[in-house]
Amino acid sequence: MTPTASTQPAAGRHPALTAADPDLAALVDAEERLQAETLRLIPSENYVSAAVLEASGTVLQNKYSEGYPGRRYYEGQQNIDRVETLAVDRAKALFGVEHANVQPYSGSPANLAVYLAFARPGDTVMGMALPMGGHLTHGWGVSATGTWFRGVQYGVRHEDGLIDFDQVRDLALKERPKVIFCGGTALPRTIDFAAFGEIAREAGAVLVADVAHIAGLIAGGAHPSPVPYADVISTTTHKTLRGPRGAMLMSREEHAKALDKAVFPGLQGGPHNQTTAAIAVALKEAAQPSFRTYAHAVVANAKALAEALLARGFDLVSGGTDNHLILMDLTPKEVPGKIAAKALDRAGIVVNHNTVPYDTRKPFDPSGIRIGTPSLTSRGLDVTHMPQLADWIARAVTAADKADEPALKTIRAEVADLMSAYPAPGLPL
Ligand code: DSN
Repeated sequence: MTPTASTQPAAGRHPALTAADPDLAALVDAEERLQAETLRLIPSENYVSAAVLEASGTVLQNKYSEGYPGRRYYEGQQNIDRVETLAVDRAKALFGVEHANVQPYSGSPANLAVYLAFARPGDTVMGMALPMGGHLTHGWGVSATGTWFRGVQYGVRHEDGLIDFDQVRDLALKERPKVIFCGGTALPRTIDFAAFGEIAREAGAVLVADVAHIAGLIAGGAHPSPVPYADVISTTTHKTLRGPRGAMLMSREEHAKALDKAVFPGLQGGPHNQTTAAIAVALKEAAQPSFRTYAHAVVANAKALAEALLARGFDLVSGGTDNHLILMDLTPKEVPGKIAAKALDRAGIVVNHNTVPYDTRKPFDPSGIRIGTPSLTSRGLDVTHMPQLADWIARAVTAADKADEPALKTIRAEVADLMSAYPAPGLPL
């Protein structure tokens, strides 16, 4: 097959890969082009910097280093120990915590390590239900955390889409969970860590703040920090924090040993040192004044986009957003979330279909779509662009309803035109 313009490997960018495996190189090249040309609105995604990208592709990945700095099961750790210590020290300084573990492979293993540290199989654990905006690992039935533990779940109120803290408190005092998770994957509003902290204390539970979605906003001062209230903070490193795909657990010193033991040897083997290095770089970037500007711009863009969508007649869960994320309920438009998401994808606007609270449709074919502003803000789009984005979304949802492919194609060209003026970090196309 002759490669087309969009599959032609860029030999200059990946010379070794192109020589060794042109098929794979062509796919990487195509993905670079896709990420450059489209409007990426999945709220858990971002663009890492060229420095983070470089760090994650280094020879550090050749090294085994089970254990922790100064206490390894393999020799030759002169550099690896320093890499991990840098990452740990930067995490502690950025978030103002006493302890940080940067080894979890990703968010789900990080959360599993928390259960391993503080609960035993069969214990009761509590978190927000997945269809309400929680996460699989917060005790949802199909996850190991809802199978090996007895998961009890809270939600949001039907009428306003907000957490009912009286309900959370009643449930916690009735069920006495060992662990309470707060945070989630589809929560457009500020998380009241103080309220959760009070409930957890009253119930005698360990409070875990899963801040994966908002870690960058917290680091940049655009969302309150859970540090004074949570026993453990769990986060991925690749969402608003703009690092590589990985995770961290943070806590006060009193929980350090239990968490470290749970991550290794409890759950994982050797840490992915190339990822640890890239986390260190991302944490350094997140400590710069420009990152504070970025975090606040993410929120300003999301609020402006929410306003523009409301003005075009869309129904947003909780009526808007305080953070980087907007959950759109398309029920009134009579367009299923999946049909809308696929049409938007064809229009060059990448989102994911998502359940909305009290959804009457199935999780794989739900009523909503979830959108967010971390990626577009990384490319430099600002509040003045948000009415245009809302227009494209409205036109694409209408086109989805009518199966109007030419309209989607027109939007795709308009999107690509705008994005060509805003180069993506890490993608010198
Ligand atoms: N899969 C992530 C998200 O998209 O929110 C959560 O783990």
